[in-house]
Amino acid sequence: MGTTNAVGRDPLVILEEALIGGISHFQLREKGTAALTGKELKTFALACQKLCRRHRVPFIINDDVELACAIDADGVHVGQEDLDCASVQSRIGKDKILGVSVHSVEEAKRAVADGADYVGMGPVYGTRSKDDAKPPAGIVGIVAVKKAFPALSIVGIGGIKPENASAVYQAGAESVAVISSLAGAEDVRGQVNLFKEAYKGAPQL
Ligand code: TZP
Ligand code: MG
Repeated sequence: MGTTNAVGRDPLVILEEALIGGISHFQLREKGTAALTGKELKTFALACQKLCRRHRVPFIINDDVELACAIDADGVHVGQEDLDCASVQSRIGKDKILGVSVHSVEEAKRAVADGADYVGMGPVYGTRSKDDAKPPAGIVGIVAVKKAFPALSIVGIGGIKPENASAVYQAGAESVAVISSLAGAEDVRGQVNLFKEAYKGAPQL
């Protein structure tokens, strides 16, 4: 989540609610024309990091390896179009979390070889949160990557809500990454809980 997803609310309040609700990880993904940059972005990132640390939740930064290194974030997430995963790994060090977006078994294979700790797969369902999102892929890609790399952590993303999360977990995703369904929820804590319920009710195949 970034500042533009907060739709009129304080993004740090949303983050704190989500942390109290029990999210396992947080990724700062600041995108778009209204995105914070430079010093402002760093200040916002530090505020997010402080909250995450208080709740002992890993704080991951999307794309911005320099910022991640500057503030000692817990990890970095990159897409296929971003910096290559192997060089990110060498810049952040092996003790940090490295996440990579993949869309196929082939891309997953490369991510694993480059040292990814988890792969993000999506959009599973339709999303309005990513301007350059590919068409929704459903759960088939997740099933295929899980079959090829049973021990790999897969994070499903894109249009995921408590009502459709079970299918994503069942397909082989260890977890789901969510923007609008949490940032737009009136009761953020309650919404996190609904995701946890969906997880419990969805034994992996
Ligand atoms: N990558 C694929 S879909 C997506 C990203 C970053 C956006 C997910 O946002 P939402 O609001 O949960 O659909
Ligand atoms: Mg990216």
